[in-house]
Amino acid sequence: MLRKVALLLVLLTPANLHGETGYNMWLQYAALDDASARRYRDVAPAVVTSFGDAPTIESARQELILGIRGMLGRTLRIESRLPAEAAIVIGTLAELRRAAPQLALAASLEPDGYWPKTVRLNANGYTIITAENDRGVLYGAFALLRKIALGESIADLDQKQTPYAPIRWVNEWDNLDGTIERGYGGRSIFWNNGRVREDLTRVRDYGRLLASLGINGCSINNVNANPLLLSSDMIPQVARIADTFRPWGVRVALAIDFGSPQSVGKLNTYDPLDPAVIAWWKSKADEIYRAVPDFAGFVLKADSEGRVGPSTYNRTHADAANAVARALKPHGGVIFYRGFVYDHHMDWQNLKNDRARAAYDNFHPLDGQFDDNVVIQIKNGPIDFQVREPASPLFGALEKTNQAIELQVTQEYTGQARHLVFLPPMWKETLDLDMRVRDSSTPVKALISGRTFRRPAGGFVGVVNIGLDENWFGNHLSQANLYGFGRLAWDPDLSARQIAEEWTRLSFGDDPKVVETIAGMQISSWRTYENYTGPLGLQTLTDIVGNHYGVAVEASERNGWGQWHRADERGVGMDRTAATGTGFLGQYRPAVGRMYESIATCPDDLILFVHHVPYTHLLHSGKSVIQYIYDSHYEGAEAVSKYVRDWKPLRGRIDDKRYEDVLAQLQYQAGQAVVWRDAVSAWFLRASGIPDAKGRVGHYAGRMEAEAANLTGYVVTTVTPRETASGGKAVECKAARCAAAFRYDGDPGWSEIVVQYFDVNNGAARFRVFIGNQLVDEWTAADRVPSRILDGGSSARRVISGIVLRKGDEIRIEGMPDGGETAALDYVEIHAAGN
Ligand code: GCV
Repeated sequence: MLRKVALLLVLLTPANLHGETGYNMWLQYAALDDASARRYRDVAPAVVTSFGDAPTIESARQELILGIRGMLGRTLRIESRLPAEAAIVIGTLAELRRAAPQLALAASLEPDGYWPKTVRLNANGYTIITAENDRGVLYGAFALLRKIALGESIADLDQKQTPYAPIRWVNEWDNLDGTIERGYGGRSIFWNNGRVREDLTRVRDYGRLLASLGINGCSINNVNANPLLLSSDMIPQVARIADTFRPWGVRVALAIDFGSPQSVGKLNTYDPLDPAVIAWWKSKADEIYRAVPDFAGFVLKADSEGRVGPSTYNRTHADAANAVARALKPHGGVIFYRGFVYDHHMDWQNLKNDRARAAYDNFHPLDGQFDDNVVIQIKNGPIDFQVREPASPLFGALEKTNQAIELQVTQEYTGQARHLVFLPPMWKETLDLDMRVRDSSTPVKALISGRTFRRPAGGFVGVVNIGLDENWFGNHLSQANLYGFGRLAWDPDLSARQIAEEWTRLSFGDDPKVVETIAGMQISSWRTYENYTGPLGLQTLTDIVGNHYGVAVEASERNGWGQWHRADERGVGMDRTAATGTGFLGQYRPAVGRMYESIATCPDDLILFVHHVPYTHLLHSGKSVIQYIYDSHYEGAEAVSKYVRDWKPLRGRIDDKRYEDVLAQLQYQAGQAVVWRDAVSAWFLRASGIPDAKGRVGHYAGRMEAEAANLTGYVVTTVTPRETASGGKAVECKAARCAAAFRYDGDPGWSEIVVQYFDVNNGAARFRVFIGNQLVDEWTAADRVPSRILDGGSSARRVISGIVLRKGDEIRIEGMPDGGETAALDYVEIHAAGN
């Protein structure tokens, strides 16, 4: 009993402790307004009765108490028998039939599905939440609370809910030292200094958030796996994480290194067909299951990006997957074998080479050779989580093999949580694409869930990479991507708009102005980001050999990584046609391949992904490719500055903390969008030699270059890639203090001064801005950016508004370097106020 009271206290703390920091994400359980609360109070029972003593049932009961307390201000009383009054009654079908046969619950449900059902008996109304398994009961409890939070009726319930697919997992790319590969929300919640953390509070709270979405598995370490993870002293530590997740129905999985039999097991081989290796995997699996009886399985990245794999021994991926799968099989575990296998040393000069072909080329010939507990985990597109890609053709090519789609929740190529990008609209496009494997509709979602070919396993994997930041992601608005992933994994037929609205209402409340603004921004944000980072299927034009963040148009070219867009002075795009190109389009079923193969039917959004065309090529819209590139970049940058304007009226309508945090993020993004706009359009102007029909590219009203200013101490430097600094140059201070003075020569009036400077992450330089002798602004360049050098990722902007300028005024910027940061300046731009 004492234990239960303690658990209740623990469960009650998050909302109170963490206030509006974003810690609780969409599980705010904020008090309903009086009118709505009254509506529910009239029908909501005062009692919760639970049957069964599984930890998941206990979680469900406590969650109901917590949620109803928060939203309705009432504490449910706990009863252990069906009371003679209205009650919320929870338990599996089997438990309820045994303990309360008078409820006469007849149904058959899928595993993890649930059934909220109102039963009236002897004048008492019972709100039943039942399911085939314990986990389903927990999901049903969260669903009931969601209904209340969204203002939906709970008076007459009778809707059975079934998850679309059995597999709804997340992967975390956490390293044992506590860093996270492609994580943008702080250090690992699982690991620190080579061990599992002592304090697993965050793991418990993460499990709860995952459960609220119906996510049932989590692999807790980087797919670039440290072999030490399978050492015997690690396994009890992993068991602690499994114990912490278990009350939330989340099963633990591990990413493994294929060389482990040799590196950990000290065998002289890791050949998957070697009997000693087979025995090693078996005994390792047995050892894990002794410590973690509900262990979910392994994730394996092999023969990819430097990871070892079966190719060392001329074995196939099926040999590798099956060797491990057979060790897991007796325990009910699965292995996710990643389809992300490609050669990153390809000859870029060979126009027939194509990384996009790799997944299909590697796995299609093996269809039918994988055991039933192997799942091929396939990234949504054939390259690597770019801002837009077509669906991987492999989805349509496996008939006798389980598959799962891998979606990236963490925003690696999509703004790294510094840019607002809501990804469900992108995922929906892939999930809904009809791959035409049969005459009837066969969308990707049906294929990956196992429905089309009646596979025993299949589903959704999201790479999430949350961290210790109070709001988990480093950006409040990025939380919507995890929410969207979970909701789509449960029901991919939901619309992106519905998900955005639900998430906004649950996270920020019901104020229509708030919902319309935030959901509207979310819905348009993918297109906005694409517009300024890589339209028409160019892929994200970022530094693909570095941090994958800032603009670097040429970084993808002339190297073996294969993310080529092949832009040169004659044209742009990668010819992937079957007729003249790499043959990639031949990997789709004929109807889909034909649609992309013909320029007449290929959607504009993907034209440069599959065709090489001259810059003058006219799109379906009638616009030339080059003009579209210019226009989309200006539209994208303008859209972000509108987000800032749209956000400002929300002051006072949401909590101050999140208001200010998001405002700062959007203002930063607005500056970055201009960096991208200018860099990409200048690059294409230089490459194509075709001017912008609207005269914007290369002409920046009110801009004064730092290298042309009157410099004291500052020295001119060349920035690489050159398009990431205006005019290709910036100024750096190599002394203790430097100054750059600009003479204002425009019309007098109220103005906005934009200072474009660089903010690298190895120092915190200071800047001070004077008009004449008057200090008008100062700041420290200490933002969280991934770059140590002057480039697109470190280019930052400071906007000083409400300044009156007169002809001849001197604007002087003083820079004081710190550490490796040189207080570098790019330009100053003066805009008349209101522009
Ligand atoms: C975990 C991309 C990322 C890598 C990642 C890899 C993968 O290449 O940049 O960080 O490695 O995908 O998915 O395995």
